[in-house]
Order: sequence, then structure tokens, then C-alpha cells
Amino acid sequence: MTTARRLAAANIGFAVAAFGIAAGMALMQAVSRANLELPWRSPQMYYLSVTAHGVLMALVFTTFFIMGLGVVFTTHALDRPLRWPRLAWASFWVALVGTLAALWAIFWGKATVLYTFYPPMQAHPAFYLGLTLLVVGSWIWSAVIIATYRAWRAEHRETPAPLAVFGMLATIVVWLISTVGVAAEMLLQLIPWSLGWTKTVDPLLARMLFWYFGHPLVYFWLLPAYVVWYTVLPKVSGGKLFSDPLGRMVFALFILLSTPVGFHHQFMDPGISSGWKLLHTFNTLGIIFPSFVTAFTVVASLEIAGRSRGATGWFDWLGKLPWGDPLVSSVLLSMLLFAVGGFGGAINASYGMNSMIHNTAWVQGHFHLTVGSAVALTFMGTAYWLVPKLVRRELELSLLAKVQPYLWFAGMLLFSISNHITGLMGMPRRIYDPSYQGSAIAEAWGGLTGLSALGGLFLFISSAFFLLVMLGTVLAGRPTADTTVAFAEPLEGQPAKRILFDRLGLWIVAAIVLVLIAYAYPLAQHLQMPRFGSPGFRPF
Ligand code: HAS
Ligand code: CU
Repeated sequence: MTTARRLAAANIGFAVAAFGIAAGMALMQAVSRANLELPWRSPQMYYLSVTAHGVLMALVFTTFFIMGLGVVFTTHALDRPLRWPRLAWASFWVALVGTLAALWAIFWGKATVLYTFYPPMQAHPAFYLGLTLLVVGSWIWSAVIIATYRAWRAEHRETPAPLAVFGMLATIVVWLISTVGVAAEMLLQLIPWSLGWTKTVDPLLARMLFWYFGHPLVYFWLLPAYVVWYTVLPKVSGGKLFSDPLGRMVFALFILLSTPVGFHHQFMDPGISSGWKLLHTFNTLGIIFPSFVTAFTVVASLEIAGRSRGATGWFDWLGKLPWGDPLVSSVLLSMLLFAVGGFGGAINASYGMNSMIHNTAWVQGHFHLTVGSAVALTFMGTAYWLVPKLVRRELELSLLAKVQPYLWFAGMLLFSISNHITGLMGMPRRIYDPSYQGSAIAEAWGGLTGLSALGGLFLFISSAFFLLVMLGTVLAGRPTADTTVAFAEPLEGQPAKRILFDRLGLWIVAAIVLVLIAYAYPLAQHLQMPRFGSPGFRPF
């Protein structure tokens, strides 16, 4: 158990450090977008910063945090140590070395390609090799978690896996299916091209492979947050999980439908016929369903918590929830923000409406409510609950921890709502000079970009509070012996036997069949077409 505790602390510690650096870059960008002068402001600096922020937040903070969480949930819920502890440490080190290589390339100005690294923008090979190692590290972690689960399964043939473990296994399955795409893009296209072994690259093929991975990637982030919502939140707020089978259904549906949807990022791309795009639209509308079920089940669990704390009316259970507990408030506020972000997601996914918002500021508005709130705020709340147990110290600066989620909520509302609106007004995303050299249309965005910068400031202060609490806890927290990681009881008691949703093998096979239906033909069709390669471009 000590290995698991230390390994989880290492992963989460590194995740928090990455978050801290990325938060600093974010403030600079928000100010720059509002066209406020900074002494070192330049296009090169702006794009370097956006790349660092995207990679550190979306790829590094999330992956390491999830690896840490997976270790804790698996060992505690199964009540057994990790299988292959050395390999488990290897997963951390491989991912760490890879991350440092990629960060070296970014901060030395050799990889200004943003977190989606679309070719023909070209980065230093260290960037691609580094990110590949990050994924390899996560594969090793996946193998360790699966092996630990299988050892438990061999002794418990008929028992359903605890929901926390089932959710982590679903996360891993989604991850293993989807990373095939980015591995192919890296190994067959980007790495040989950046090393000069091939002269040109096919950007459209790269985008197809990237988005095959890129959409399920968002559920790799979301599912561990859902595990917290289902299994930790009801416990900490003093209630029970409303329905365990519904939770299993949700995770099984994510295995089934997370991947065959990637074309919803490519509606505006040429070379993919509209029939295939429409199929991916339908699948996307399907994958919204498990999130609706989650909204229902988690809110019902909260109602149980409020009633067991004495509520009797229709809505007073809301007020009875422990809003001052930083885990509870983080998750509740992240859910409220996700309700808005998910609604926007349905608009993005609607083939026609996508043309209104694609490549506009709306998109960063959307993903700061999803990955930046549903996921990041949940993870911060989880850190308040978990880090004291990992380092055996009480939470320090708890007043800051209480305020921080509310600041994040306010900052994110200002930031995201204004970005949604400027997006609808036509403001592109990822643009350095928001004034467009004095264009009248761009002038109309001015007030809103100011609000968005103010939101950025709130978010920055909130991030600083989070980091202070983490540092204070690790360095100066009073020792405690409380290391219990307890999960919510289902209302109907623990399930006695395995149900259809527990049959992981079946869902994996069905998912692979759907992936083949959604991707095999359009990929083959693309490879048959005359293809035009592009040399690499390094804008800076
Ligand atoms: Fe998305 C673009 C569609 C969810 C992340 N998305 C992005 C990008 C990112 C991202 C990073 O179809 C930008 C990529 C880039 O750089 O180009 N997204 C969707 C859809 C969903 C969705 C349909 N996205 C996510 C999640 C993300 C994420 C989750 C990260 C974690 N997204 C798109 C599309 C694009 C896109 C297109 C491309 C746009 C373009 O053209 O470029 C769905 O999964 C959303 C389902 C969720 C819901 C919400 C359920 C609500 C819940 C909470 C309820 C709370 C309540 C309040 C009731 C329907 C579960 C309770 C509170 C109390 C206090 C009691
Ligand atoms: Cu997507």
C-alpha cells in the first residue's frame, strides 16, 4: 500500500506543478487577448504560451492526475496492493521524462504548434517523441491497473467490480482504443517527418488520426471525474449513490460510443464525405445520453444526501448540502458549469450549427467549461480530499480552499460566457491581435474580451489559492493518521451479481466493431485519393 500511496502522491504532485506553470501562462494569454499591453508581448511569445498552456493543462495535468487517481481507487476499492510495483514506478518515470522533453522543446521555442500539433506546422522531434513517451507511460500504468484488477478477479469470480474500479477500467479501455490513432500519427507521420526521414506530410490524414484520438481523449479526462461524482461525492456529502446499475450503464456506454465520433471536429474539413460526417453526428448525439443519465443519478444522490441531513421540502435539500466542504462545492460548481458546456457541445455536434462556431472563440468557451471546469475543478476538489490522506497531513489554509472553487466558478462564468458570445460575433480562436489592426468588427468585441480577461484574473487568483493550499498542506500540515478512502454505498446495497453492463469484453468488442464501421471506409477512401503532402512550416 505504501508504494501505491507514494506513487499516487508523485503523480498528483507533478500534475499540480504542471497546473501551476500552465496557470501562469493563462493569465498572460487572457490579458493579451484583451489587447492590453504587456512588456514582453509578441506573437511568438503568445503562441509559445498557448502551446505550453494547452499541453501542460490538457495533456500533462490531466494524465498525471488520472494516473494518480487510478492507483488510489484501484488499490483502495479492491483492498490490495498494486501488481508489478516496479513497472508502476516505470510508468511514472517514462511519462515524466517524455513530458520534460516536450516541455524543453516548447520553452526553447522549438515547438510552437499548439496542443493539437496540426501539421504542416512542424515541431522539434523532441516534442513528438516526448509526447509519445507520455502516452507510453500511461500505457504501462494501464497494464498495471488491469493486472491488479485481474489478480482480484481471479479470487472473486462472481463479484461485480466496485464501481470506482469499473469506472477506471472503462477509462482505460477508452484510452487504449483511442491512443492507437495518435500513436499511428506520431510513428507513421510526425516523427519520421520531423527527423527529416520523409519530406512531406499529409495534413488531412494527420487530422483524421488526431481526432480519432482527440474526442475520446476528452472522455479519458471526464470519466475519472465522473468516478468521483458517483463514488466519492455522495459519500462526502453524507448520502448514498442513487443507483449503482445506472452508473455501470453510463461507463459501458462510454466504452461503446466514445471513439466513432471524431469527425465532429472535422465538419469543415474537405475530403470526408458528408454521409460519414452525418454518421459521426448521430453517434455524438448518442454519447450525450450517458451524461444526461449522470446528471440525473448524481443529482438524485445529492437529494438523498440533503434529505438524510434533515431536508423535507421539494428543494431545501439543496441548501442542506455541505457547500463549505471544498470537495463538495468544487464538484457541485463544476456540474453547474458542465451543464452549460454540455449544452454547447450539443450545438457543436449539430452538423449545420457547427459552421457558425467552428474555429471561433466559442470553442475555447466550450472547452473551458468542460475540461477546464467539469474536469479541472473536480480534480482540484478531489485534491483537497485526497492529498491530505496521501501525505498524512491535515489540509492547511482551509479558508482559501473553501473560497477557491467559488472564485473559479465566477471566473469561468465571466471567461466562458464572453467567449461564447464573441465567438458568435465572429471572433476567431487562437488569434494574437484581437484588434485586427483596428477593424470595426473587431472593435465590437472589445468589452467582452475585457470581461474575459477579468475572468482570467479571477481564475489566476483561484489557481494561486489552490497551489498555496497544496504547498501549505504538504510542507506545513499537521500530521494526521486518517488515510481512509471510502466510497459511497448504493441506495439498494452493493450489487450481488454481475449484470450485462459488467461484461467488459462484450462492450469492448462492440466498440471495436463501431469504430471499424465509422472509420475503416473513410480512411481507406482517403488513402485511395490523390494525396498532396506538405513540407513542414515553423512560423517562428
Ligand atoms: Fe467538446 C470541441 C462536442 C463534451 C472538450 N470539446 C471540444 C474541444 C475540447 C472539448 C477540448 O461536436 C476543442 C478541441 C479543439 O481544440 O479543437 N463536446 C461535444 C459534445 C460533448 C462534449 C457533444 N468536450 C466535452 C467534454 C470535454 C470536451 C466532456 C472535455 C472534458 N466538442 C464537441 C464538438 C467540438 C468540441 C463538436 C468541435 C467544435 C469545433 O467545431 O471545433 C458532450 O459529451 C457533452 C455532454 C454533456 C452534457 C451535460 C450534462 C450535464 C451534467 C451536469 C448536470 C448538472 C446539473 C446541475 C443538473 C449534455 C452531467 C446540478 C447542480 C447542483 C448544484 C445540484
Ligand atoms: Cu469532440
